Amino acid sequence: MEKNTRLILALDVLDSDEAIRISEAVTGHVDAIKVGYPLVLASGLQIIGKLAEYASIIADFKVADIPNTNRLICEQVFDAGADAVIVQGFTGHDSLEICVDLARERNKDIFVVTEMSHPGALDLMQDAGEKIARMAADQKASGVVAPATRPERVKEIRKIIGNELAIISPGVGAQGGSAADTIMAGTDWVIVGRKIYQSDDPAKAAKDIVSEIKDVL
Ligand code: O7E
Repeated sequence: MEKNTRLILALDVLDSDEAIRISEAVTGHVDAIKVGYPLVLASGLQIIGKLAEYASIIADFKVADIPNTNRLICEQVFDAGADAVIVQGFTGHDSLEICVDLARERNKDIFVVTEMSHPGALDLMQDAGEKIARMAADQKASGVVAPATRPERVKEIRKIIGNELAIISPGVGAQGGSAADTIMAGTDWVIVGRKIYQSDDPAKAAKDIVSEIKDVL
């Protein structure tokens, strides 16, 4: 994934025509489009190949199973045309390792969820977040997912993983996080969904976030 605009669109719409229309509109303003369960369950896995015409595709299936099942899932998703897959870290080293190895073979990326952006992540996940970040660094994953709603945690996670791994951060806009603050905390890309796809003018919404990011670089 090329680091140009530092913006990733979370495309959680349910209609494939709408997904294509928005992707076309934001071309050039986003470095990648994140596609997850809502869109794929509503429109089929082949939507990944269609959207790959507009940007790199990050498949957000938060893969969280035993190693063999994780590998089977990642194979399907890479075969469908995704450039990266999001994997949960809490399942442990072996479940992660098999995904990272497969991605390396195929010249693709794995991003590992550390601590999530919603309030409930404080119940259990935050305690494991730093350990997961260390594991992702040890296994040389491409990067980790850290919350834009808590820029101080992005800073902590950056200290743990160093500069070899990327950080991608959801939670900007609808969840209250700020693109500028998250970039200043050390994230590489912010992930934005509703603020862009629910806007009357998704291209302008994306452009505005990109200029907010550029202002602090
Ligand atoms: O709040 P929005 O509309 O800007 O969308 C945020 C997107 O990021 C949405 O797809 C959600 O599922 C995802 N997300 C979080 O909001 N918080 C997290 O901690 C993790 C993710 C996520 O995408 O994880 C993988 C990158």
